[in-house]
Amino acid sequence: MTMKRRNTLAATASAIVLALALGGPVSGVESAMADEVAANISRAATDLPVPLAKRAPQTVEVNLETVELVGQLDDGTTYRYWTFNGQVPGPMLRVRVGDTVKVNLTNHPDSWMNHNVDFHAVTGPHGGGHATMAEPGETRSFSFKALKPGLYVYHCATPMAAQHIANGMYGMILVEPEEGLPPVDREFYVMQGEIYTEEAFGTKGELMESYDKLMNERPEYFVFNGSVQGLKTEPLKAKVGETVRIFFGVGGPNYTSSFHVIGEIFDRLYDLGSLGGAVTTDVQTVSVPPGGATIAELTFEVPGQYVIVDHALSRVERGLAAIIEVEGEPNPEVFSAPPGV
Ligand SMILES: [Cu+2]
Repeated sequence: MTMKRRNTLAATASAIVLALALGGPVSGVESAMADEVAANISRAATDLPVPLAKRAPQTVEVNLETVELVGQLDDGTTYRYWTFNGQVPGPMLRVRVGDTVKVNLTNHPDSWMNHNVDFHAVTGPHGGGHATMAEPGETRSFSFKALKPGLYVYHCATPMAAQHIANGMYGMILVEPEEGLPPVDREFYVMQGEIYTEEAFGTKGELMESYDKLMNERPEYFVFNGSVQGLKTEPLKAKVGETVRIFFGVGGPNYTSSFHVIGEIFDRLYDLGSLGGAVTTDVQTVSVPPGGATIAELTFEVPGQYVIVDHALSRVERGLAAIIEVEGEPNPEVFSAPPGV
């Protein structure tokens, strides 16, 4: 049991006692108390490594720690996440084609579960999943050579893998081609996932995972970077005229995303995260499967607020939206509307 978990339970217990003493509603007090101790588990969209300098292939060491902790799912709502390095998604990793990657996976001693990591960038058995199966407190390692450039998902593959992924255990690794990617003004890291809770969407307090809903593929929540509010309260920021690159992936475990930015068009797409072939231009919406990715580039011509969605738009009502704020001079030739609109 982690310290945060103990704190939450203690806080919840005292909140209930307080609520009973005051004759007030338990849930409101409980959720307020839960917020105080729950971690912000949403990884910022700006939290990713910078492009690699041009260099020869080398050996790169990667340290991942699996951490279970209570985090904020929404305002007044918390959930016991399973994570890589304490946030969702796990850290974005960046290597060059030809690099040898040594992966060290440590399962935090306070974990309740075994965990491992399966990299889709690996050529070899289980993507490293069996080699890294770690009990609480254990560290397991393996090495692989990054043979193919592209953007790849990694995830925990410990049975039941769907449960470990739904609880937050996914991230991405970019294998840059020899020449790197063309320079852009800003890069962002966004991943989509589903959360299956016993309680209905919008319930306050600490929610419990639902095995039945997971098996029936009926999530209560759809989230970007792990939580409902994460990329709304910490929006992505850009300026008019800048070119932005979004590394977008789907942890899932089950739902394909119809990735779309309201009010914009993807100028260039490295569809399916492939860096070995043609670039697709001028696309409105792109399908990204669970365990898959895309790299989208877009230039903003007009200032304002843009919203990243999955165009299966019912999911917006279950938490799935991220904001891009674009600053700059108006551009009435491209877009004009009456004042105040
Ligand atoms: Cu796991």
